[in-house]
Amino acid sequence: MRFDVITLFPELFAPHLEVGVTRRAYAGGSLQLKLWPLRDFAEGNYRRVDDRPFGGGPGMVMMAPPLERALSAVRGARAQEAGEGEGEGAAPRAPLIHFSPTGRKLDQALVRELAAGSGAVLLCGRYEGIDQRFLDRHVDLEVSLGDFVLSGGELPALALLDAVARLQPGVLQDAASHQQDSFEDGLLDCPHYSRPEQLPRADGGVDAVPDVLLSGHHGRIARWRRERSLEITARRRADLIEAARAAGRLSKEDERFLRSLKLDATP
Ligand code: 9WO
Repeated sequence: MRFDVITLFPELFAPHLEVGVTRRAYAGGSLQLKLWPLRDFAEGNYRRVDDRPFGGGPGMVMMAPPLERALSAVRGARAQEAGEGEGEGAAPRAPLIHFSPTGRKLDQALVRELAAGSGAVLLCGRYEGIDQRFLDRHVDLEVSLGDFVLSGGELPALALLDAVARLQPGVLQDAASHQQDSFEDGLLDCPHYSRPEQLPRADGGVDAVPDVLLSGHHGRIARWRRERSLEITARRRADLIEAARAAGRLSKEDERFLRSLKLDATP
């Protein structure tokens, strides 16, 4: 799967390509990332990509013409690559994704949708934003990380790439690892513990690992983890319990456990 990123700051993507599990997705070839530095598509001695907003006001706006040229180059390169892959007819055009707080909130369902597709073109805005005419013409999907403002779309693009990269086959240490994750089953994650078994505290006491995790009883451990997931989700994200229930993802045993919890009205 291939992602193309149109950005003024391609160097921000280097760590994602060079470090940790995401590097494996690219090294293994399941994921391809092509960066398109917007400055390369600017014209004139000053290589301008931004200009003052019509109507006045502070800041600068990303101009449409360099973006049009960059997107044409991306579309051309993607078409060429698809043609080299022979047969199979016309693949659906990769969606152009723009990152904005006004977009659809990124969640694991959207990540899975994108991981199952043939990639996307990611458009990273800077300054006060992008000329609306370019957005109206080309953007297929706006994606938001939440209700806050950043200085550019690069970090949201990296978040999306990171989430998609770790779903590529062979990227995680073992395949079961993301099956257990928070959100893969629509619940928050259970707590995790490692050595030492006894962690000394400043007050002279110790914090111990829950006994059940040392018991070697896999059935009881799985049940304990399930209950911790259900409990933290019920306390922090009652909406996710409701969604899991509606999707038929809660067993009778889960429901019995949830009824046993003393849930506070205010968290
Ligand atoms: C900024 C903004 C603020 C309030 C309401 C809507 C908004 N849209 C944008 C916007 O598209 N800004 C562009 C991208 C240009 C300036 C930097 N950009 C940006 C994206 N800032 N913050 C984001 C963002 C994207 C996804 N999730 C959270 C924040």
